[in-house]
Amino acid sequence: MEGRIKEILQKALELIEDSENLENLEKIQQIRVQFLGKNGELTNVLRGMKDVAPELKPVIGKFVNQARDEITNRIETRIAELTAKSIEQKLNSESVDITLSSKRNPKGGLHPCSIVINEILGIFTQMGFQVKQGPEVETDFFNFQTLNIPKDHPAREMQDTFYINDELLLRTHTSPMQARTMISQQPPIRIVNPGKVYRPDDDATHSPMFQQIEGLVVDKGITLCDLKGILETFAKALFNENTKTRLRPSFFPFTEPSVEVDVTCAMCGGKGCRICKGTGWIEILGAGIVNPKVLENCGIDSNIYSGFAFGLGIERITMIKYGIPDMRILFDNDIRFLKQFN
Ligand code: FA5
Repeated sequence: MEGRIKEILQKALELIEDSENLENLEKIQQIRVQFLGKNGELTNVLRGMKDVAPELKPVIGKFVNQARDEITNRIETRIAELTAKSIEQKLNSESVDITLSSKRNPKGGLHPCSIVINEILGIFTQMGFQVKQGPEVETDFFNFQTLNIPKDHPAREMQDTFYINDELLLRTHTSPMQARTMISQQPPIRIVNPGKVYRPDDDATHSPMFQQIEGLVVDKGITLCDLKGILETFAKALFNENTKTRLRPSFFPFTEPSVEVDVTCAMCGGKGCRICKGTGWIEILGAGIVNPKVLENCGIDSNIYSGFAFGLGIERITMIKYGIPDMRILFDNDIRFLKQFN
C-alpha cells in the first residue's frame, strides 16, 4: 500500500508540474479533484484502510496524510508561481513608453456671461441675499397679472412676448419671481434670482434670449435710500471703487416710484467714449419701490411692509465690463472670442 501511495503522489506532482500557465488553472483544479476529491485516487486509498492490519494503520494513515498535504501544498505553490509569472509577462509586454508626447485635451472655461453672473451673485450673497430659481415657461398670472399688468393693459406692450397659449408664455423678465417668492414667504425677504428671459427682439444691443438677475427686498421701513445704497455698493464691487451711480425716473407697473439706474462708464471712467456713446453714463438696470398693489396681490400687508426690487440685464453688464461692442458676439460661440476670458 505504501508503494501505491508513493506512486499516486509521484503522478500528482508530475501533473501539477506540467501546468505551464494560468490558463491551466482549471487543469490544476481537476488534479485536485482527481487525487483529493470524493472519489479521488488518494481518497480511495484511505477508504481501503479498513482492510489494513491494525498495527499498520497508524503508519499507513500518516503516510496518506503526508501525501495529501504535499499535493495540497504543491497545488497552492504552483498557482502562486503561475500567477506571478503571468503578471510579469503582462508587465513586460505592456510597458509604457514615457518618452511619447502626451495627448492634450483642450481646457474648457466659463462663458463671460456665466463669469459675470457668478460674480454678481457672489456680491449679493455677501450682502445676505438668498439665491432663488424660477421657471422659464411662466403663467400669464405670475409674469403679468400679479405684477399689476392686467390682461389687455397697454403696459404689456413694454415687453413683447412669446406666448405658448392664452395662459402660458416664455417669461419676459425675472420679475415673476418677486410674486412667486412673496406668495410663498412672509417678510423679511432678501432674494436674488438669476435666469433666462425671452422677448422677440434682435439687434446689436437686444437678443431674443437674454439673462436677468432680479433682486427683491421686503421688510419694515424699506425706502428708496436702501435701494440706492445697495446698488451703489454693488456697482463699486462689480466695476471699481470709483464707479458712481445715478437714478433716473422711469415707469414700471410693479414699482412706484420706478427708476432706471445708470453707472459711470467703466471704460472711460465717465469722460465719454464709444461704449457710453459719449455720455459717460451707462444704464444697467430697472428698479423701484415695490408697488403696494403688488404686495397686496401677494398677501403682504402694505401698511406694515415695504420693499424694493431691481432687474438687471446680464448681457448688457457683460458688454460694459469687457467693452464688447455687439451683443450677438456673446451668442456666436466663436472659440477665439470665448478663449479670451479664461
Ligand atoms: C424689466 O425687465 C423689469 N422687470 C426690471 C425691473 C425689475 C424693474 C424689478 C423694476 C423692478 P427692462 O425691460 O428694462 O425691465 O429690462 C431690464 C434690463 O434687461 C435692461 O436694463 C437691459 O439691460 C436688459 N434687456 C432688456 N431687453 C433686452 C434684450 N432684448 N436683450 C438683452 N438685454 C435686454
